[in-house]
Amino acid sequence: MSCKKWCSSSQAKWILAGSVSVTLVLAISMILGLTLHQGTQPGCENDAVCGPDADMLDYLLSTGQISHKDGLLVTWYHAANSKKAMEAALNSDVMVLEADVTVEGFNTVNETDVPIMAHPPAIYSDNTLQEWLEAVLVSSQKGIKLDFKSLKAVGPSLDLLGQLTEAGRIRRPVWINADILRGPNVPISIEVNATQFLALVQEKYPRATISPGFTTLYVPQLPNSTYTQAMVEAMQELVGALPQKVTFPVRAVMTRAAWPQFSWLLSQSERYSLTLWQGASDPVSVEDLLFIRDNSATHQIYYDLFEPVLSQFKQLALNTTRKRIYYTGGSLVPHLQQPKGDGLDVEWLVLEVNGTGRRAAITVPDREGMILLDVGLQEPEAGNPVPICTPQMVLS
Ligand SMILES: *[C@@H]1O[C@H](CO)[C@@H](O)[C@H](O)[C@H]1NC(C)=O
Ligand SMILES: *[C@@H]1O[C@H](CO)[C@@H](O)[C@H](O)[C@H]1NC(C)=O
Ligand SMILES: *[C@@H]1O[C@H](CO)[C@@H](O)[C@H](O)[C@H]1NC(C)=O
Ligand SMILES: *[C@@H]1O[C@H](CO)[C@@H](O)[C@H](O)[C@H]1NC(C)=O
Ligand SMILES: CC(=O)N[C@H]1CO[C@H](CO)[C@@H](O)[C@@H]1O
Repeated sequence: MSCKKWCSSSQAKWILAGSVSVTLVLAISMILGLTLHQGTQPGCENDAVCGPDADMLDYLLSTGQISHKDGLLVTWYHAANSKKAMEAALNSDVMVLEADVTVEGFNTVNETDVPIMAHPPAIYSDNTLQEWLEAVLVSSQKGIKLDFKSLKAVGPSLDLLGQLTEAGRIRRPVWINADILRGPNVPISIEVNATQFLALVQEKYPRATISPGFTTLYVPQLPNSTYTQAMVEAMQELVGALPQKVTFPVRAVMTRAAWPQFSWLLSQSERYSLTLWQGASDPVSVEDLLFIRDNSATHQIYYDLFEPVLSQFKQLALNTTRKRIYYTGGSLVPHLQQPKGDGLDVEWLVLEVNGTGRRAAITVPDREGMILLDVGLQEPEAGNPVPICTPQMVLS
């Protein structure tokens, strides 16, 4: 056997052995990699925005689902309860899944403490909360909003969320929703007990965003009223001292009429936002939505609304040259926009006045900022005094 032949065949063996082991190593690491990847969930890297208590907009921004912190960009899927609805939701490009939790056989002799995915009056489901969470956590980066219509499901559900969070499985925002106060036009008390609900969240799953709402009734043909100051103050009393982020679900059709109340509520804490929702047959008007948009910061409101109103509203709302409608009683925060916007950055603008009296020409600077006007009274020769504006520059 010539060396040449032997050497090359031996070389070939080594090369073969070498490539087999490289392939094996590659295959093993791929399998390991996949397993690890599945174990840690796809997606969120930065701890500050990945916990169940993370801000929804921060999370969606960091996972590339939205381009900037604007609640209008967030999309919602309702009642992703049955396996079929859940699959449809998971296969969609919607960002946040909203689902309803109750206990199996709720209020019957067959009641258990197993949380299932069902909206009243349904009390059975092909999907338990555990199965739902497994599916959602493994196969998506979607945010989670769980809606509780009764207290019974809250404890066992929060226990389950707690276990999954402890195991490092929940790396995305979780909202816990329940109507805990009686709201507009509701004749009887059907709300979830507020103190018990909030105590359960503090005890079992404090790392969540709380979504505490009012029960509401709205029938277009009947006389209706809206949220009152007493209602929002009662809510503030309940959640004002809590450490969690809070988003108040409010019925869109009656929100503009209650804007003085919600403007006040939003100004009570930087932890607060509103989530506008729409009843299936509520005639929500685009104009009302634009008013709300114009008088809130973009990170303060989520719009969980139906088509076609949503698209019509979005198109108008995102037009930067549109004329805005201002609520004069409101906070300045919306107009400074940035979360925790710094008052130092606000520009105080001086008007340029040319001439005097009724003929004065006023030039408004073409920049964002605050204009200061002094208002005085001028007594004409005959008749009532009239209010006049005396811009700062005139005085100085
Ligand atoms: C309870 O379960 C039993 C056995 O499955 C069933 O026959 C019965 O109708 C159930 N009762 C109610 C109130 O759902
Ligand atoms: C809510 O539950 C607490 C504690 O069980 C109870 O003291 C309170 O009266 C309940 N509130 C209402 C409005 O039923
Ligand atoms: C934006 O609004 C202005 C004023 O209403 C209107 O003239 C303009 O056509 C709108 N632009 C778009 C892109 O809709
Ligand atoms: C102010 O008014 C005078 C007289 O009408 C005019 O000549 C002048 O150009 C005006 N200046 C400005 C800055 O508008
Ligand atoms: C406060 C409030 O929402 N009022 C509404 C009651 O219903 C009428 C008719 O639908 C509306 O025009 C009011 O705005």
